This record gives sequence, C-alpha cells and structure tokens, in this order.
Amino acid sequence: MKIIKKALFTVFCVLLFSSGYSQEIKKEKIPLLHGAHREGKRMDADMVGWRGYGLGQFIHWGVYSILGGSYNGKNYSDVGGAAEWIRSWKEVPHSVYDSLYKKFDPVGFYPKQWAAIAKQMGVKYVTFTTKHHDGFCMWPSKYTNYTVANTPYKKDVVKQILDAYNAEGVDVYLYFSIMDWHNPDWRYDLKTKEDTIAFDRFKLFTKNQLTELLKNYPSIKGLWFDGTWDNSWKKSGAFSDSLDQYLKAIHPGLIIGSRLRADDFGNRHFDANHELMGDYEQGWERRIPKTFADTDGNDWDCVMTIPENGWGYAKKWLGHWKTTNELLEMLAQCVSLGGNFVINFGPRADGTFRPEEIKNAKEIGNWMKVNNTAIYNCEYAGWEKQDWGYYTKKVGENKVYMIVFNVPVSGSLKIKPSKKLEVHKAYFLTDPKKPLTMEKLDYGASCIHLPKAFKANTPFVIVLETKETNQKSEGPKAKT
Ligand code: 1KN
Repeated sequence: MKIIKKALFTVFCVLLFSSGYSQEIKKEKIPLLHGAHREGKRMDADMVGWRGYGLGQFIHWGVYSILGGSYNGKNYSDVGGAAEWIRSWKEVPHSVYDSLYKKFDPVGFYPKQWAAIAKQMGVKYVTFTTKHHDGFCMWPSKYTNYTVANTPYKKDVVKQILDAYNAEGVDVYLYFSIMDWHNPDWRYDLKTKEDTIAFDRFKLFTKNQLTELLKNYPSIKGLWFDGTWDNSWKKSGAFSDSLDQYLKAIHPGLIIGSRLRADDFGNRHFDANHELMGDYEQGWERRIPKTFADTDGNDWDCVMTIPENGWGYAKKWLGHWKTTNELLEMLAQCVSLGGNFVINFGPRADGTFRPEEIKNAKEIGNWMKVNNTAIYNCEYAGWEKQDWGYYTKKVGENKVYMIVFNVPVSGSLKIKPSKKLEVHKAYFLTDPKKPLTMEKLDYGASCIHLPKAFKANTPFVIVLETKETNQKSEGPKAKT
C-alpha cells in the first residue's frame, strides 16, 4: 500500500513539475537578432503628432494613371484588376507600358490646388507615391533613368507636392514600393547564387534611392513601404533591419510602419514573439478593426479606397463608390479604436481630380469644419460600444465625444461610461450652452434624450464632460 502511495506521489510530482516546466517554456522569448527591438509605443513628439492626425490623404499618381485602368477598349476593372497594377494584365504588352512615361505631361497639375483641397478636407497628412511597383520614379532619381526627369514634363513632382502641402501645414509621407518591376535585379525569390548576387545589387539600389529621398526632401515625416511580401525580401530580414536603423539615424524622428521589415524567420509586421516591428501597424489596408482588442493596443492606420478597390485613376472604377457618410463612419470607427484613417485619391494623368473625389473631399471638409474636435488628438475612450455610433476621447482632457450615425426611433441614446467615471454634462458640440437631458439607468448606464423635434441628416457629435465618481461600489455585486 505504502509503495503504491509512494509511486502515485512520484507520478503526481512529475506531472506537476512537467506542467510547470512547459508553462515556463511558453513564457520564454524566442531569441531574435532582427526582432522588434522595442516593446510598446513610441512616445516622442513626432509619434505623438502622428497619433493625433485622425484623418489623412493617400495619393496614387504615376504612369499607370495614363491608361486609367483601360487598354484597347477593355477595362481591367471588369476582371477585378486595380488600375495601378495594369502592367501585370496579360492584355498590356510590357513594351507599351514601359513607354508610357514618354507621354507623361500633366498640364493640369497645380500642386497648390491639390494642397488646398487636402487642407479644406481637413487632412493632417498626405502619403504620396514616389515609386509604385512599376518602378517609375516621380522624382529625378540619379540611380535610374526611369524617372519624371525623362518625361516631357521633366519637373520634380515630389518636391512640388512637398512644398505645396507643407505650405498648408500638412505633413508629407512618401510611399515607396520595394518590389520594382523595372529593375532587372529585382527577384521574387533567392534560389540561386546569381539571384543573391543580383538581389544584393538591388538592395544597394534601394538603399541609395531611399537615402536620396531623405536627403532631397528633409521635411518628410515618414516613409510608407509596400511590395515587401515576396520571399526575396522576407529572407532579407537582416538587411531590412539595418536599413530601418540607418534611415532613422540619418533622419531622426522618421516614422516607418510595420510593412518594411521581416524578422529572422521571415515573419512580417509582428516578430516571432508577436511584437510589432515598426512604429505603427500597417496591415489595415481596406479593412478596419472591429474591437480595440483587434489592435493589440498598437498604433495603426487604415488606408482606404473610395471605390471597392483600385488606387490609381480608373476610368471605370471597381465596385461601389463610397458616400461621404460611409467614409465619415469609417473615420469615426478608426479614431474610436485609436487609429488614423487615410482616404486614397487617384488623380488623372493630366493632374486633375475626378469630380466624384472632389465632391467627397469637399463634403468631408465641411463636416470636419464643424466636428473636427471629435477627431483630432482623440483616442480610444475605453467605453462599451453602443449601437448609435462611436466614442472618441480627447487626449489629456475629461471629454468624451459621441459621434452619432444611427439615431434610435426612441430618441434616447444609451451610454455606459467606464468604471469610476460619470458624465456630469452632455450637449451638442454645435450648441454647448444647452445641456441635453440625461437620465440615470442601472448598472452605471445613462440615457441621453434627444430633443423631441430633433432630426439629423448628417452624423453629429455630442460632448460628454466627465469626472471621477467618489462611489466605492459599482452597484449590485451578487450574481443573479
Ligand atoms: C493584395 O495584394 C495587394 C498588393 C499591393 C493589394 C494592394 C497592393 C497595393 N497597396 C496599396 C496601398 C496600393 O498601392 C496597391 O496597389
């Protein structure tokens, strides 16, 4: 009996030890040479500024804009293609595409007008395509002849954009595709020694071009990388790590998202320990997180097309054209979850914007003029989401905003502040002197009653002034 007991005890101890041991192993970090290097958010002034932008503009402009998504009377959008990718469509001979630059002459390009449109729209930053996947450079790069300098237009587009937007107080970020269909040294994978030799040349070319951009345009705030998903680049984690550090060393404060690097194992965005490799998560392309948990509490931005897809100018665009209210709702959702929202524009090859985009930009600007305080410098409020819309919270202030999109037929909006906070005042942002009636509900909730005759045609904002409660108890503790 004693022996059996002893044996059972031994088994028990072994089990206990091994389970504890395996838990220990799980907690251990995977050692990485080229992992995140930092846990948590960047808190320097440049990044704090980035965090407060709320709304941004993306611009895709290049030689693809000349075709506008169409070739020989056929539309790339009819087979689901995005206009800026048209070079990869079997209908378009590469010789044709690669000669398009000889026709690039944007006689209607007025950068000051572009910047004025962006300013009126209320964007705080713009991301402009210096080089898309096709390899065409919108600045006069000395490392290739395939640039704007060799078009009939000749002039430096990037510099003009930078000067005009900066003059309006809008920060500029440069989009740069690593993948380059024009450079013969680009590789999708590194399978042979020759691939590696060619790709080493390509890496140097990339570093040279990026150095050139930072030297030529010192007022830029950051770089927006793309085209980094191929094996060749995923196997170059050591290089992208050193490149990232080098770029930041020659341009202090530079902001780079999570699309540039790969870790030792080829993981992108997040390293093997699930730490973000970049200053903000750059994976939210045409989709928005649903909950704060989806963001892991990281900085992030969402880049969005106005049509279903397609970033460059398309004569016939792909799918539904988003209305201003749809875009505003996406903006509110992003800011409510701690992100920035970036809306893409695809100007025509002649430098003019299509009227549909101008209309969206104007309407967004008109809304922003009235309601921007609920967007700029706002963060996740931490309150339970309600069906009427989105909460945002002003950084460092006791103010929470309700951006209301759906007014219930009851006319009453339910709110449930986070624990230890109570709302002592609610009013329309446009009418701060008239308090709205509030009624307390159970479990720390309240109802805000809209005025009887109230009707909304656009999303609107209610300001909630908050203070800490002195209540110790949160209400009934017992489970029912
Ligand atoms: C699904 O694969 C892709 C690959 C590249 C989807 C989009 C993109 C590019 N990123 C956007 C910001 C555009 O530049 C688009 O061409």
